[in-house]
Amino acid sequence: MKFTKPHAALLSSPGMGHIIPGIELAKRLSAHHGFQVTVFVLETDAASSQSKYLNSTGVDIVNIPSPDISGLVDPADHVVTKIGIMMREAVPALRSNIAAMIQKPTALIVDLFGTDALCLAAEFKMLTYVFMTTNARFLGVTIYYPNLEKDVKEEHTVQRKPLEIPGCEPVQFEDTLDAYLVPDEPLYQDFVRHCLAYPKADGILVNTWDEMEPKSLKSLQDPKLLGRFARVPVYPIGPLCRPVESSKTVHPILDWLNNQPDESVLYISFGSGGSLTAKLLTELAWGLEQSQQRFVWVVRPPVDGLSCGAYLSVNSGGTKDSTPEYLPEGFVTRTSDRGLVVPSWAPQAEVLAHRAVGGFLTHCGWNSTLESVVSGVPMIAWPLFADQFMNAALLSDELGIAVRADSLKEATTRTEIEAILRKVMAEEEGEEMRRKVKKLEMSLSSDGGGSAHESLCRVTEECQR
Ligand code: BUP
Repeated sequence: MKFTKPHAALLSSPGMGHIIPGIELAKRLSAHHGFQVTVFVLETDAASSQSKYLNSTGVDIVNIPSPDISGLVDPADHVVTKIGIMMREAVPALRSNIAAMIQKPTALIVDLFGTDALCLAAEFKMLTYVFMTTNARFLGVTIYYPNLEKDVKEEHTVQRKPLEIPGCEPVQFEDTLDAYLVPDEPLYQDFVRHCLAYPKADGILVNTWDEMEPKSLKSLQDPKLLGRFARVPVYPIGPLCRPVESSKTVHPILDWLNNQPDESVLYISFGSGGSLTAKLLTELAWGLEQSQQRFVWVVRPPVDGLSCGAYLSVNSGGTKDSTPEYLPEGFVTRTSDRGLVVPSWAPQAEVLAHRAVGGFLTHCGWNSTLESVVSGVPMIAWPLFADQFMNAALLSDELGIAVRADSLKEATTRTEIEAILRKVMAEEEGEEMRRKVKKLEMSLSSDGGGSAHESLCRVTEECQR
């Protein structure tokens, strides 16, 4: 029997930040480009929110049992190392799943930590694509950095010089990826191994679009600039984010928002893996209370120093007015006329799209960033780890749609936090950012996603040859 539909196998790394855009890509390929798509997801001890989401997508999902990597990593190893090893150890299971398929995939799509699976391409005659779930700036930095001379790398890490990336804005030392700060540690090799593999695929798909990142995309497509390092076509296919389903979503947060004035509420969330230290949580709570702004705060227990959590949803005990024990006593009572504290999970895309939300205090995970932009909501950027610092720089310095709150890090005080919250929610600077982000939002609604459709048409053509 001859099959005519192109079939893509998409392998996603664990964590909602990777799974959500992967699923959205699968949906788009099948709804608009005639693909059959099978998404492979590693079964981790996921939060119930993750299972709920996966069960409701309508996408063909195959769960791969999570490999036991306890003998291969140290508990103290960086999350990048752990995810990379988990993905590598999952390749045999992916292989046997593909071998058992009647209609073999014609394309294999892996995300930024899935490059070990690219070795299956020859065996099953598949085209290969790397899906950059984050942005073009990140892709540019990660394919360029490993090619730098040792002394240039040293100038950056030792003398704290900005990284000059051809055709793009420089990356300040403070915004650099963790791996670049430890060139002699396994983390660097573990990360760079993936980056060096990106140009070996047949194409790189990036979750961004022309108006969002004009400079980086132009450079990646120019063989004299970053195109020299990308070596394969780079396709902007974003923004891929969860569709807003306001009419279908029933949730107490949305009910509460229905009773608030337009653009008056600050939404606060540090993503599925981010937490603040106890000191910063306290300062944020007091800064928020002092600012008198309306808010919805998805709050997580504090961590000690390290801000990268473990993709777990945690509930904690509370005091008598239901203030979580790690917030100042009585916080919930004192702010009950203007705020909601959410100790678990919020329907974020719907919250951001609600007319009452006027600002987003975010860790700058790329999905959260995109959800804010497509809803025309200006941001307060408080990056915690990984690409989030570079994302924050893009939002504040290049696009002018966010102010940064992380500059003073651990020493940040409640008064400084209060001032930043007011800047976005109640001052002219916030209005200016709102105008800019709404313009960016309009650039999408006017042409249905800009470059994304055209890019995926080209990918479809390649997969049908
Ligand atoms: Br918390 C939370 N509701 O309450 P990012 C998150 N999300 O829908 P990540 C909810 O999870 P990184 C909640 O809308 C977004 O789609 C949110 O992805 C959703 O951050 C996703 O923003 C979170 O990319 O960290 O995965 O926490 O990607 O930076 O490692």
